Amino acid sequence: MRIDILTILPELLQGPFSESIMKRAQERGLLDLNVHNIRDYSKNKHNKVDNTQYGGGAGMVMTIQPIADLIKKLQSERTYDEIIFMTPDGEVLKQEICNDLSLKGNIIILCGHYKGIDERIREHFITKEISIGSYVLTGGELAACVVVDSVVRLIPGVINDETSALTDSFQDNLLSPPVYTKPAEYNDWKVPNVLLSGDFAKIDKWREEKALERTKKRRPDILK
Ligand code: 6GU
Repeated sequence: MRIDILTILPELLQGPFSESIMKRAQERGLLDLNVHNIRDYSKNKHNKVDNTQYGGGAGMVMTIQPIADLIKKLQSERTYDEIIFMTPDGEVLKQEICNDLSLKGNIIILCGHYKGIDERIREHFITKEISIGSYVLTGGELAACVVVDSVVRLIPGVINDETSALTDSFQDNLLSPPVYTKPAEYNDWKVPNVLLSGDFAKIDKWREEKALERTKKRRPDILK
């Protein structure tokens, strides 16, 4: 999968993709991640990428020219399945969106800033708008990292334990049950006996019950 991220703060995106599973996905050739600095495409003599908004009002708006030139350049090199704009007024990210995106070949992710981007970019280029929740971030970069991480871990071969991504919370509209590891006893805190029983039918049943109980209590909204 190829992902092109368009940003005015490319440094902000280095850390999350140079460690652990995201790093491995790139080393294994399963993720081809390209970060582009929008400012490099500005034809303004000071490399400006924003301006005041028509009609007045506080806050700068990202201009069309550098973003349009960068998107058109990328589109001349390959076909994109999705051009995503990260924005607090987009569709709120859910596991189904991540599953869907993990099946794509090439995607562009545009990170917004300031008051937003000129609406004509959204009208003429953007195919999908995503928010990561009901709160405001200073820019779309951290949200883009969330999208990329949640999508890339679903690509076959990225996570070593094949079953692990399938048994995630949310994949079956249930939160995960509690988990324990050694020691079986820490001070007087004991691991539930059923997990030490070796009776796997009983263990599965216990896990299902706990997952359901936890979901009812914490996230009744996701229950089918
Ligand atoms: Cl995608 N961008 C910004 N700036 N804030 C957000 C967001 C995105 N999603 C939630 N809050």
